[in-house]
Amino acid sequence: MRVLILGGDGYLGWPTAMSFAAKGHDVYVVDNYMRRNIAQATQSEALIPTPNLNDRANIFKSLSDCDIQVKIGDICDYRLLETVFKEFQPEAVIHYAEQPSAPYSMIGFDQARETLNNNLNATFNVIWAVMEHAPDCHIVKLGTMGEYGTPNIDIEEGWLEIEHKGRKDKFLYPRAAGSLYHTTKVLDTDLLWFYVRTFGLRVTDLMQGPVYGLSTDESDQDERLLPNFHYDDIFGTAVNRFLVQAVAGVPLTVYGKGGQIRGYLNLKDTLQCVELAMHSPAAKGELRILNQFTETFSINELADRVQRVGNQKGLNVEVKSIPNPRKEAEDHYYNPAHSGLMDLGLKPNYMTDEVVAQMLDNVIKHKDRIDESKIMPRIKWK
Ligand code: NAD
Ligand code: USQ
Repeated sequence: MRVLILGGDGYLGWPTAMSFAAKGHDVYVVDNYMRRNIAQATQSEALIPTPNLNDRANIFKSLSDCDIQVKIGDICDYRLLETVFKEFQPEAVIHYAEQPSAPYSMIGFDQARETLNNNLNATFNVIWAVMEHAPDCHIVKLGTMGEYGTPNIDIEEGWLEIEHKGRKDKFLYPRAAGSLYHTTKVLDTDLLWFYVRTFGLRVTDLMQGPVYGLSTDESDQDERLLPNFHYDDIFGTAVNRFLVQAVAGVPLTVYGKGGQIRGYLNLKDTLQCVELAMHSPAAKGELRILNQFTETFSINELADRVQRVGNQKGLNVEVKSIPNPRKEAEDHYYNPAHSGLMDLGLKPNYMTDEVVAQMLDNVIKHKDRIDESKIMPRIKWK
C-alpha cells in the first residue's frame, strides 16, 4: 500500500516507517522536527542521540535496501500537505504528527496555545487533504486513552449506548482529559467525528496508552536506527524515567500515592496495532475507535517491577513518593475494554521481567550520558 506517515521522525513514527517499508509498502514520511526543537529549547534531549530523518532513511536504505521517502515540513501548512497528497496519493495515512507531551502543554499560555494550534490544525489539514485529494484514503489517527480520564465506570471502546427517559442512542463515550494536551486529542476526535458523519470519511481513532521499549526488528539492526528515548519530565514517560532513575541511583519518582493506573503497550505492539488497523480499514462514514493497550497496572506496580528487576542486576533501586505535580486521581477504578485489536489479531508482547531487564541493559550502555538535572519534575498543574 502507499502509506503516508505524518510525524515520521518521532518515537512511534520512525519505527512504523521502517517496519512498513520492510514489509514492502511504499512509505512516505513527513516531519517538521517539532519534538527535537522543543526538546532542545527545554533541555529535554534524548538519552541516545539519533541521526536526523534524512540520515536515518539513508542508513536504513544501506542496511535493508528499502526506501523511505522523506519530506521535512509542517503539516499545519496546508499547501505543503496538499502537495504531498497530490504527489503520493496515499491509500492510508498514519497521523502521529502532534505535540504529545502533557507536561509541555501545561507550562503556560504559549505552550498551551502552541499545542492546541498544532494538534488541531494538523488534524484539520489531514481531514481536508483526504477529502480534497484522496477521498478513499483511510485515516489512522493516534488518540490517547487519556481522552477518557479515569471515570468510576467501565470504559468502552469509544462509544456508549445511553438509555434516557425510555429512549436509547449511541454517543461518543464521555471524555474528561487530565491535561491540555489530552484535551486536544478529545477535540481531534470531535473534529474527525463531524467530518466522518457529514462527509463519509473512513477513520480509525486509536486510543493508545503509554508505549514503552526501543526494540523492533528493524531498530535492533543498528543503534543509529533506534527511536528517540527521553527520560526528562517533559517527553520522558514514567517507564523511561524509572529505568533511567534506577540506573542513575536516583529514587524512582512516584507522583503522589502511585495508584494511577494506565493501559500500557510495547512498541512492537503499536506497530502491530497500526498495521492491523490499516489492513482492515474503517468503512466509509465510520469512525472506528479502538482502545490500544495490552495490560493495565499502577505506577506503584511499575515502580515495584523496575525495582525488583533492577535489584536483580545489582542496581540497589529505591522508590520514593514525591508531591504530585499533576492534578489527577491517585487512587481510582479503571476497567477499560480492549478487545477490538485482539479481535483483529493482535498478539501482545507483555512487560515481562525479561523485557524490563533488556530495557535496563539499553540504559546501562548509555549510563554516562544521563544528566541527573533532567530528572525531577519542573512543571506543575496549577
Ligand atoms: P513524538 O513527538 O516522538 O512524534 C511526533 C512527531 O510528529 C515528532 O517527530 C514531531 O516533530 C512531529 N510533528 C509534530 N507536529 C508536526 C507538524 N505540525 N508537522 C510535521 N510534523 C509534526 O511522539 P510519539 O510518542 O511518537 O507519539 C506519536 C503520536 O502518538 C502522538 O500523536 C501522540 O499523542 C500519540 N500517542 C503516543 C503515546 C506514547 O506513549 N508515545 C501514547 C498514546 C498516544
Ligand atoms: N508519573 C509518575 N512519575 C513520573 C512520571 C509520571 O508517577 O516520574 C505518573 C503520572 O503522574 C501519570 C502516569 O505516571 O499518572 C503516566 O504519566 P506519563 O508521563 O508516563 O504519561 P502521560 O503524561 O499520560 O503521557 C504519555 C504520552 C502521551 C500519551 C499518554 C497515554 O506522553 O503522548 O497520550 O501517555 S495515556 O496516559 O493513556 O493518556
